[in-house]
Formats: sequence, C-alpha cells, structure tokens
Amino acid sequence: MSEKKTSRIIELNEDLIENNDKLAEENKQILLEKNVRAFDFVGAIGAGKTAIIESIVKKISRENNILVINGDVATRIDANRIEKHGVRSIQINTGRECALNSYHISQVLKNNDLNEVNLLFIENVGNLICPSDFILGVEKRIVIVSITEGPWVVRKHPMLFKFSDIAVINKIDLEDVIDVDIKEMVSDAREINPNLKIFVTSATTGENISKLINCILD
Ligand SMILES: Nc1nc2c(ncn2[C@@H]2O[C@H](COP(=O)(O)OP(=O)(O)OP(=O)(O)O)[C@@H](O)[C@H]2O)c(=O)[nH]1
Ligand SMILES: [Mg+2]
Repeated sequence: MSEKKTSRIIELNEDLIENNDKLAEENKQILLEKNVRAFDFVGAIGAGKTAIIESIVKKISRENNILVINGDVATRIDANRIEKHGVRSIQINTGRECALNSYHISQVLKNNDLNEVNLLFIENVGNLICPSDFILGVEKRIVIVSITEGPWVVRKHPMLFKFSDIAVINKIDLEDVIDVDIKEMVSDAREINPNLKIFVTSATTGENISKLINCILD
C-alpha cells in the first residue's frame, strides 16, 4: 500500500473515531435526561456475555425495567435468549463490522420509547479488539473473558482491560478440567488496570453473579 493511501486511511479512521466520540456524548446526554443507566458488555466470542446478562436479568428484572441490545454480526439468537426471560431485547446485526458504535445506539435511543426503561444492557459484538475504539456513551464498560480462552487471554488483549471499569473472568465452574491459573489471570488484569473491579464468575452455577450485579449498579 502506498504511503499516501495509508495516511488517508489513518485520517479516515481518526474522523470515524472523532464522530463516534461526539455521538457517544449525545447518547450520554439522552440517557441522563431519560434516567436510563446504560452498560456496555464487551468481550471474547463465546466468553459468556449473553449468559451473564441472562443471569443478571433473571435476578433483577422484576424490580427494574430493562432493555437489552444484543450486537452480533448475524442472527437473532442472543435477543431470543434474552426475551425468554420476559425482557425486551433489540438485536443489531453489524454485518462486516466487528463492534457496535455510538450510531447504532443513537438509533435505538431515537426510535424506541425509553420512558419506562431504567436499565440498558448492551451486549457488544464478540471481539476483544475492535470495541476498544468505539465508546457508546454508557456509564460503565464491563469486559468479559472466560478461562476457556486460555491463560494468556488477558495479557494478550490489554486494551479492553485498560478501557473498562469492571472485568469478569467467567466459566470458573470449569476450573478442574481446564489447565489455567485463575489467580494469575486476575493479577494480569490488575496489572494492566489497577482501577478495575474484577470478578470471577460462573454464569452456569451463578457463582459471584450477585456481587457482580452490586458492583455494576453501585
Ligand atoms: N460451563 C460454563 N459454560 C458457560 C458459562 N457461561 C456461558 N457458558 C456457555 O458458553 C457458550 C457461549 O456463551 P454465550 O453466553 O453465548 O457467550 P457470548 O459471549 O454471548 O458469545 P457471542 O455472543 O457469540 O460472542 C454457551 O454454550 C454457554 O452456555 C459458564 O459460566 N460456565
Ligand atoms: Mg452473545
């Protein structure tokens, strides 16, 4: 690729991120005005983002009015899983894009009645790289990995840990069959971002999900 072409691509990327940041700020204002607390769940493919959101909504949907956005490249599978719990979900299919961006969220905020909603859970597209560039205007970002992605998954993907508020290491019920040192994964996350609140969870058994909910809604 010519140098000129490369610099044009860098310029376009900078514009894209700048525009995304502006729209994220607008989203934040709309959410504030409407009294909606919003959270962005990012993380590896299959780490358990939907499963964790399911276990959260199961516990708190009676006393809250929750809207979920499920981001995926294709299918409505995750939204259907959420709706089984009686919670409204909007599926966004991004096609070739590897992350949700603030435009996707602004369209949802514009086109849906949020008057009754007090919590918005956004499940980002499964990816440990792309979402770090695209803030959405939410209150907190929660990064989720699981022990099945291998012992080095945190160390190999520092950016999302750097730019998140809460980290979740999921699937700890599989500890006996997977050769990983969970304590080491936790200390890797802490080293990357000393301000992270870190939880080791199992969406399957429900271990530490209540503690995670308290931290998210704190
Ligand atoms: N054993 C075990 N399995 C889990 C746990 N959490 C999720 N799973 C399983 O892992 C698989 C993937 O979980 P999902 O919740 O679909 O993961 P995801 O991060 O939403 O995946 P994508 O949306 O495709 O990126 C499913 O078969 C879940 O049942 C867990 O804590 N323990
Ligand atoms: Mg999912």
